[in-house]
Amino acid sequence: MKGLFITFEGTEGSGKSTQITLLAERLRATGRIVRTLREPGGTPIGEEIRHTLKHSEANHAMTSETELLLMNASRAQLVREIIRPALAEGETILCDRFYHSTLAYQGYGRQLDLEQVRHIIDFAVGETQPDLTLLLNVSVQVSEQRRQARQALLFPREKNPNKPAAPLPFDETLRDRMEEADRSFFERVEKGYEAIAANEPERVRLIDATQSLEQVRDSIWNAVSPLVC
Ligand code: Z5A
Repeated sequence: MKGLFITFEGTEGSGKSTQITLLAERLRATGRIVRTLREPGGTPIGEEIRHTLKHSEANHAMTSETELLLMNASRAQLVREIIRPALAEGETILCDRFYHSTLAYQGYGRQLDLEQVRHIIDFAVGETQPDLTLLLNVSVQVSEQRRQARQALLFPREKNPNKPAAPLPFDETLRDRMEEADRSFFERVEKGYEAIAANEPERVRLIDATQSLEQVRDSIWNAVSPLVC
């Protein structure tokens, strides 16, 4: 069986983790070996980088350039340690964020030079590109509401029980530096994702993620099923 690489993109709370769980179950029922991953993270080294990026006490002074390089250091490790070998074995990979997040957050959000950002992404991923990217689209307002509702509901350590399986060596309930950006940052990220979808229509499928869970699930299956049936 040929390996298949699908990435999920969108702002926080757009439903990526929830839908990855649903799609993984459906694909496993077809007999595929499915691996779920997340970025930043997904390997022991990547999880340490994730902690530095999001939760370490020392990360207040992090510059946008450092953030860009750390995101891609985590990615370079994930691509070589897990993604490439798994695809070579014919596995299906569902990844919660990949390089389009860097374009959206560090390129458009942090306003780093897009050409330089692309060069660094190319160095990290090489030829390893997703077969399909599902961009779950919700407004900044919906994203904020969902995140707040989820945080209010969950036990402190279980920030998100649907998150793809990954080791949690660090306390994810600590303050999250990425979430401390202001509203205008997240509005630029949203615009960035719109531009990405327009620039790569053959790879990036826009999914209206304001619909019900079931409707989003069905829209995703419509996009994925031609690749697996
Ligand atoms: N980042 C970056 O800057 N550059 C990069 O290159 C990469 C990442 C790779 C990772 O955060 C941060 O890193 C992120 C981008 C940056 N920062 N910010 N800000 P993360 O991994 O901690 O979290 P996330 O990826 O942003 O996602 P999330 O917050 O975990 O949300 P989600 O996975 O998209 O959504 P969810 O957990 O499935 O759902 C959220 C809630 O909404 C939950 O209560 C659900 O039950 C509910 N939900 C889901 N779908 C629906 C529908 N359809 N209707 C109603 N409610 C729903």
